[in-house]
Amino acid sequence: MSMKLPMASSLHNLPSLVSFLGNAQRIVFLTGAGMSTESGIADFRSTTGLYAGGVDKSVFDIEVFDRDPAYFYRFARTFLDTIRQARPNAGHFAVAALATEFRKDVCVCTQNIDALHQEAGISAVFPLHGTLQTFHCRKCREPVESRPIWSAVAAGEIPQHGGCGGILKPDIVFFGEPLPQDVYAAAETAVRQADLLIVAGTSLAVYPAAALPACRTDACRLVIINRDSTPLDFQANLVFHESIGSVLQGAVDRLRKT
Ligand code: CNA
Repeated sequence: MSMKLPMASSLHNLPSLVSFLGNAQRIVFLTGAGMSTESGIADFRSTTGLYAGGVDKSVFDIEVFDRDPAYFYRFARTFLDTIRQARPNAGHFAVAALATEFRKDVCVCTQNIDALHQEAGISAVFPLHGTLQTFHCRKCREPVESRPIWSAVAAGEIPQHGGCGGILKPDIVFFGEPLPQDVYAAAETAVRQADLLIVAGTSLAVYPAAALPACRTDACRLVIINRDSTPLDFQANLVFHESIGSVLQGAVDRLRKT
């Protein structure tokens, strides 16, 4: 007979995280899809992610979109609706509490397109991969507000511009498109000025977002909260291979008691 060893937990590191949070003034978060899985939105690369579920990477490829927008909109019909209905989770609220309750200078550089950080109450958000709030026409380039477009997408239509009839695309960054340069530059500046950088819920596989931690100074502490290991784990002061919600809420609860 054999006994299974219990999984090693990194939660014993919580007191160190609480101390880092208490001492830091400028805290920058770099977040990815794992930040929102606890809100019911699948990520890309984990075992329960979209890729493992059979979604092909090319669904977010700009050349494929321009050739065959129906391919994206068939997928988007449920994915965009899931995002639209999702609400912030304990992790998003813990990040917001650091700014609103503990008066830390917090900013969030996020690869997510779900706007859940903003909904949780953080205003300093750099959406590195764009937004679902607006669409633009691929033909005449005119920006279009997204609200009226949702129902067309949900009904299985390919949204078109009322004026020129061009195909409308959400202003999220597809593979093959550049990041919004002003947003990325502001994120780089924020990371350079941080005294604590917390990387949460990203496999750090997508560039240039994955290069942001390299902008931190030697004085900046690095904390990684991600279920799977990341290429930067070996550089971090603290690593949690745990749920973001439990780590961040646990840390903020303890901070309240100090
Ligand atoms: P990814 O490559 O799918 O990595 C996500 C990581 O998060 C994985 O390594 C998981 O182990 C980890 N993870 C998942 N859930 C949790 C959890 N609850 N607690 C701790 N760790 C967890 O996603 P990246 O963000 O690194 O890749 C960048 C892509 C994903 C960006 O272009 C995003 O636009 C895109 N994306 C965004 C959303 C969203 O807006 N919510 C959803 C799906 C994909």
